[in-house]
Amino acid sequence: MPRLFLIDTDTASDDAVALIMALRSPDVRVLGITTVAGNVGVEQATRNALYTAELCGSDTPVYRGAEKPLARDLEDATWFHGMDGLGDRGYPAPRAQARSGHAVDALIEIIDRNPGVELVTLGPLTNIALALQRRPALAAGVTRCVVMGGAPCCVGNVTPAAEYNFWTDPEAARIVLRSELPVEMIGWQLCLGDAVLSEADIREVLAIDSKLARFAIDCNSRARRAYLEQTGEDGISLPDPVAMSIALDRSVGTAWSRHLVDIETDSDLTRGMSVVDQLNVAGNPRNRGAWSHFANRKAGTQVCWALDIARWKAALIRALA
Ligand SMILES: [Ca+2]
Repeated sequence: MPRLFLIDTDTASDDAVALIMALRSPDVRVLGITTVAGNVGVEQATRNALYTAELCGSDTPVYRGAEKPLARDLEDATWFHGMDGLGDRGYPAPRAQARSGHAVDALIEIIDRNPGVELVTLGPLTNIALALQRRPALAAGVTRCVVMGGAPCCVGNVTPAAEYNFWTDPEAARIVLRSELPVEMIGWQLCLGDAVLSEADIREVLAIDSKLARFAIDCNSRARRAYLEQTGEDGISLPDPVAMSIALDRSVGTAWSRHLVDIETDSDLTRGMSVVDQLNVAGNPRNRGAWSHFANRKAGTQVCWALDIARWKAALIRALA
């Protein structure tokens, strides 16, 4: 019996590779893909998800979701991923259409019908927050909620304090992190340095010479240049595939601890910051005054601190072969 996945995505170039990893995994059945505005608008994200599923020969249903964050205008990341989110390579329109019905309805219905499903989120958390607002009990039907988002070491990629997915819709991230969902947080810091595909890794992928391998590299061509501009590191950074490798095999994340995590929504300076109570000071009676609004909350978020680089890259290669 395969494990059941549900994937929420603002499908741009790294999301596409993560979708390939899930759709190609023999251990997993993807029950649905829900799209959300983020790196690109939701129409483009939906088109990209459909196109990627078609490349994999998959007819997994795709549902269009939120067009903008809960309380803010959308600020996309087309400067990073290309205007179409896939490096502006001129990929054709997908043949299939999104299913009728909103992603939020689909999330609720799929979780209700498949208790125990594993939820993987690769974009802003708008759809998930809307589903939780409508049905708080939804969290009980999800065994894992693997979230690509946040910057627990406080080196952000939109501002110094915040990673894109949480920064884009901080109100939604706060709702999800304060919910009963069993969140496993895969922060941006795991996707830098040695986790980035180097020139040698890229050559190894291209040597596979499959349609999917070429697509994975080509659609990230703009992202490679943007990552160099952003960080000074050359290579392809793939946050969503890193998160997916941990969703597929939790032991690829090699250091974990459970903490209270909350998201800043008010400050201009630290909007979207993932505040991790790493020393569990909120649980100390001495700090009750300072942290009174956390007094009755449990430390419920599993934060991943380290990645098995070799196994993450092996999982990627396996998926593209
Ligand atoms: Ca994404």
